[in-house]
Amino acid sequence: MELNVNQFKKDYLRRLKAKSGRPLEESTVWDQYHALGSLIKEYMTDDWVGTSIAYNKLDTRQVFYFSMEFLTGKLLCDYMHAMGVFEVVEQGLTDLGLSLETISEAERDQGLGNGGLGRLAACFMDSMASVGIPGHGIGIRFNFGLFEQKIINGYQVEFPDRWLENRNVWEVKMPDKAVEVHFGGSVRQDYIGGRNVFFLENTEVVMAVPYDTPIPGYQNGIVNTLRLYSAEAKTPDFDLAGFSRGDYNRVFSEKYAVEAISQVLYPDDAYENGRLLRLKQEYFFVSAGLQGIMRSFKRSGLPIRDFHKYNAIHINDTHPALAIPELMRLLMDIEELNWEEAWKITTQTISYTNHTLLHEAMEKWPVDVMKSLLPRIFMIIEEIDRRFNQITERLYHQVDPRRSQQMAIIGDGQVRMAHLCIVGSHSVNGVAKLHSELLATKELKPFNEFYAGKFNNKTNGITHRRWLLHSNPRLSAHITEAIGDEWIKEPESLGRLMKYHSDPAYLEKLMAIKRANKVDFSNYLHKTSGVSIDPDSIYDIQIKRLHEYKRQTLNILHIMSMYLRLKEDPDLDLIPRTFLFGAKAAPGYQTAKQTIKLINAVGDLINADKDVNEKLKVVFVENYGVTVAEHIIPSADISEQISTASKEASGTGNMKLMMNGAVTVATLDGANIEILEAVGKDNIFLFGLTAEEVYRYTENHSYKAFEIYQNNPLLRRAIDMMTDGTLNVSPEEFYLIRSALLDHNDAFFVLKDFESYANIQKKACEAYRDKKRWSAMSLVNIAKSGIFSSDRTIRDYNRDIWKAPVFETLKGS
Ligand code: 26V
Repeated sequence: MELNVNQFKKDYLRRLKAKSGRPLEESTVWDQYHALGSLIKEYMTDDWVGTSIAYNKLDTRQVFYFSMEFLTGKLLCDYMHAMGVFEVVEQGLTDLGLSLETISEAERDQGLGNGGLGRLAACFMDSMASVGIPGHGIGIRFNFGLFEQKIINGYQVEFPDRWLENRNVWEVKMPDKAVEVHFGGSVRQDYIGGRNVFFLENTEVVMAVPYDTPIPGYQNGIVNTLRLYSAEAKTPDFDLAGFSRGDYNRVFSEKYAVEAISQVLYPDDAYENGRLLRLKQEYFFVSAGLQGIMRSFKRSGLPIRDFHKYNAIHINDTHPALAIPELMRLLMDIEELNWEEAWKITTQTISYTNHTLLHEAMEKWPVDVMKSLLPRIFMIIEEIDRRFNQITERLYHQVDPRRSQQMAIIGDGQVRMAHLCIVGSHSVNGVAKLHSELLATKELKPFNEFYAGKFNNKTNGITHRRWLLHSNPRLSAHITEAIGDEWIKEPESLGRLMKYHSDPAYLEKLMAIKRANKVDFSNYLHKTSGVSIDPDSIYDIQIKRLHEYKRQTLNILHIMSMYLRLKEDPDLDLIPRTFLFGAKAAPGYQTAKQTIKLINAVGDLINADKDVNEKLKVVFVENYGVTVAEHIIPSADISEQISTASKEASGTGNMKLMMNGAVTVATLDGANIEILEAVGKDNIFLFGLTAEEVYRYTENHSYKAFEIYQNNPLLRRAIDMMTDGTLNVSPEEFYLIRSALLDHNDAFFVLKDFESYANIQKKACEAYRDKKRWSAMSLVNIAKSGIFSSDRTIRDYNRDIWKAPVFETLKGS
């Protein structure tokens, strides 16, 4: 948009006064933030309204991305960049004696996600708008996002994330778009006009009230919508009778129970815990979202039989799987279509992404729970299952009689949500080449054989606007100086940087930028936690959820072994290295919590020991999330992507770090393999078992972790350090970690991969010594990162799955 500094200052001062009731001199930082946010939102309004009118006018096919999680982070600076007003606003604020940096710190992270899956949804929102696809997000407006983490005495302690306590400037409540969602009750069946008709009776009714947040594309006049639903009791008549009888407690406890649905995000990442409230959350937003879509579709006057031609619904993992039976219900029970018609529309509308192969993360709901909470939905699932079984039984009963049972949607008293998704959608994709291949050839092989062509790959991506343009302004400017700013719209043109591969001046400046970013991060860390780190040391970074398969344990055991070596030989020629960890553990995941304590205990030991602390430092960065990531990533030298091969579906942190010039230490897992393909084997440090080897060891039970423990003295001493009193803790402190490694035969092959990890770490350090070589490696990583932009990913989804129109711009339409 067109905006000059004077106009902005005038608008801003007026807005600040109106919002806070105070003049600039008396305003608080929060007043300043709130006024700025509300002004930026207003600047977006015309395009937001215009976009929605244009989509309706053009009868456009639209994409609806259903996701339980959207891990958005802060929005202010993102939006200013998208609208092309960043510099003007920054200048205007400076003129007024204010600092954009300070103001933007007042914004709370929108932390409505656990990790990769939620952050991917947020990147997709940005890319859909920027690429010009009519695509919207549908989810839940949780009152509390993922818990805030504090480290107290080395332990993770969780605190509620009250992100809404000072209001959310970006959202707009849409009460007129509220819909009812029904739970429980019973189904009455009638035969009317020659067909079976189903009525739900005596249900519990919850109001789903949408809050819309604008999602602006990058300087293209397009503003899509993220719609998050909040659960409200039906007021004012929720129980007027009870209320007037003075039965306040009961009335309010019912209201409280209803509103609990959108109260809090479950903090489990990749561990299915089967709570009823979680199932309620899933149905709640799916039903509300579909009713909303149906309502606006019907307003368009288009025939219901064409529903799938105008709506593409994507489900982010199995969490929104109930979209399948819910759409069936709406089409049959409300729109009066028959089963075959409804099934055709549903399967042609819905597509599904799988995000994990871990069995413990696969959603399954007990039949009795599903039946009593959602009786009509369960009937429909049963019918889908019955019809599907009929086909598979006919096909396989002679060749492989067990196959039909294996593939069933309902089995062992449970509804298998992944199977429901596969059967009820027209596309199933994995999130990196290896992951998609393992889905098709191993985990979901029978389905891939049954549905030729349904399975496909869409390698994940990240929005390079947030993860490079905004969070690393120095590097962005250095890139633009060399190759122009086309990369912002066409990230693959970052490849043009390759011509600087042997340009000493360019590479030197690249390293100077890294150094400056390292200073910035050390200042940030000092300010937020009081810890000092040395910008001249290597920053070696592992940031991601804490999980055994991600193997923070491998990293810390290796650090412990370095400590032991240094203690023996203090003159060991090591380049000073700072190991940084950032990770939240699911509150109920004890092994993960012990790992956090272990990292902190090792840090305490090393950081206080004068024999080693010139060369080693270990820091656990508290409360890792989107904003912390934006501070750390630009400063990274080494990116740790060390999951057990086959376990990490893709990873996306690996892409963010690479794009910012870190060099990866990697197993051949997830998207690491594609990073390898992009940069070549000389620009990445590979180690460890392959996925195939992991499968083989697991299948033939030939792995003996204890033998490795016995035969590798250094590793043994590192493991024993957990219990021998070296660390200032009781010997039982880490018993779950130790027993997972030694008593339970190390399911994630930490011991098996230890030696090759230690070797590759040595090689990485050698490479770092050679500044010229390292800077060239770093450059190659940046130059080749364009394919990992989520713009590419979104274009792939749209080309193969959604097939929505792509608008260059909606300015002036
Ligand atoms: C699963 C569950 C299970 C039920 C309880 C709550 C809950 C919450 C989240 C999840 C999602 C686990 C799957 C997941 O996050 N996968 C990650 O997806 C990323 C984006 O595709 C990918 O980069 C990571 O490799 C993958 O672990």
